Amino acid sequence: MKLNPLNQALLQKSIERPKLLTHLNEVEFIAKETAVTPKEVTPYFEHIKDLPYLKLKPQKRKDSSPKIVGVVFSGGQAPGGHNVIWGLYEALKKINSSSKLLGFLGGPSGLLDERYIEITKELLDKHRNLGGFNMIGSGRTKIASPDQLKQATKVAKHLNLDGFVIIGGDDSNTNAAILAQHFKENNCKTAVAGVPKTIDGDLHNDYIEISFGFDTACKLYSELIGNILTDAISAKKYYHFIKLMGRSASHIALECALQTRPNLVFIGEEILKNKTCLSDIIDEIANMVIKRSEKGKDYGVVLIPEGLIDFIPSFKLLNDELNSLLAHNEDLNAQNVSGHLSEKAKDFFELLPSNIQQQLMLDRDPHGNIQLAKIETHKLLIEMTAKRLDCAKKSEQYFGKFNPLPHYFGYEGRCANPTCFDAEYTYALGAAAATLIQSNHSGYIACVKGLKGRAKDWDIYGIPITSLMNIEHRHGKDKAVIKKALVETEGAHFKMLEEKRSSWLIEDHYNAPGPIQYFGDAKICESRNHILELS
Ligand code: FBP
Repeated sequence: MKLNPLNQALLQKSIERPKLLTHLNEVEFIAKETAVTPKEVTPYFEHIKDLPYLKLKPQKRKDSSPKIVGVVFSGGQAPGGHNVIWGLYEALKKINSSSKLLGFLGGPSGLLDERYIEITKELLDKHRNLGGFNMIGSGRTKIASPDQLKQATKVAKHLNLDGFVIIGGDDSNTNAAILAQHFKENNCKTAVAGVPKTIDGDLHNDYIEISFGFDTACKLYSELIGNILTDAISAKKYYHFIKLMGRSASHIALECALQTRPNLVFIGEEILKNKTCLSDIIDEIANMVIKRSEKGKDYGVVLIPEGLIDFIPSFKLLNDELNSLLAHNEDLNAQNVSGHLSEKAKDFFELLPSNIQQQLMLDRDPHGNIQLAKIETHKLLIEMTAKRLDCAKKSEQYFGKFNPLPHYFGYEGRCANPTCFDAEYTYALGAAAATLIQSNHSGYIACVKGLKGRAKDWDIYGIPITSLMNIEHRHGKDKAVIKKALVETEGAHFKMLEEKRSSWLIEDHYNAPGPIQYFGDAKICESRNHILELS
């Protein structure tokens, strides 16, 4: 199939690489201090609980023998995935041209079913710098049951895998640690490394500055939001309610708000901190609509993070109870669940419109998470705001016109061609994972630091996965999982929003950043998101 000119040019485009990755047989990981794994987590990971942090430094490589390595995409798509595989492939081949990279098909289930292809230069020639995970596909199968772990070990031994790389989010990297532990326990030589992927931006800490894909997704959503803002101020007749992907944490909504300056944006973590209830949220929207109407403005734009409802205390209580109930009882549905809920949760459930009740009962994902992408929070807010405004009309507090339009920007952000930043970052992450595997370091997540600066100066680390974990209640049981990094309400990113947002409410300071640029002025192409700028 003939590609369009932009994609053809992207396939040919060279990217800047960290200097450290130029001579891969002249670099080696040096152990730093031992990472601290929380005490409650250690019993689950006896073999990988006391690993040191690793830093890649110039030093003659100890082992440059050929390796057989498997790679898998796990979970939702994120821009830059193909470049991780490119970096992984190139680094393995540079160290030893006889090394082989196998891509397991359709996510972690590809490992269990031994479905794979060998990654070749010809295959990469068709995918580098392009969005999507379509080179090998992805999936959400979790390898965790004793049978699955046994099968994964059998396949790893059968294929003689020296390494296995999981490109995934928090839950998938938790799985990488489970596999690393299991392989060690069962005398399987396969070293397991993770790569921090997710547009949600909730896999980060002092070492992992950002997960890949966040930068591109936010810039793409900001382009779309910017266009809506321009439409709103041109037509002056609609209220746009835009739900933004990002599961629990509100990083995407926060970043897009800073890039576009809408009239109102909700941040889930702030809602939780202030214990804001649903009716306070509706008041805030309705008050804004009334005030803007008094200024002759019957239009506006509201951003709503996908995970908002998970932070509203009554929703959270209801959701926690539903999670436990649904883990043990498959026959529950929106009609019969009330009787199983606590009084408080039941009262709240019964207040909700029936479509939202149905959506809350949908199957959880294999990791036990509610599928927030499927819950139409934006429509719920529209419905409740309209009712509140009707009351305001009756009591003669409001005389305007409320024409709301719902939008959901989600899946369209996950497979865009990666920004120049994400393209370089993912290549470096892939190469970092290759060097971890080559040196037989298992139970690590690949990490690239210094991301605010130029790619040539980036540093490469290995972070023990267990040091990122805590205990959470999932599927009705306590589990050791990687802790999601939520928006910090005392952090610089949120403080920047706090400082600016009051002026956006009534006056319009809309900003339409336009599309992502891949060629041309470096200031535009190489620009970073606010999380990295403020780091
Ligand atoms: P990952 O955490 O696997 O990267 O997925 C994130 C995400 O894109 C969320 O933002 C969204 O809620 C979810 O995936 C949607 O899942 P699905 O692709 O299964 O519909």
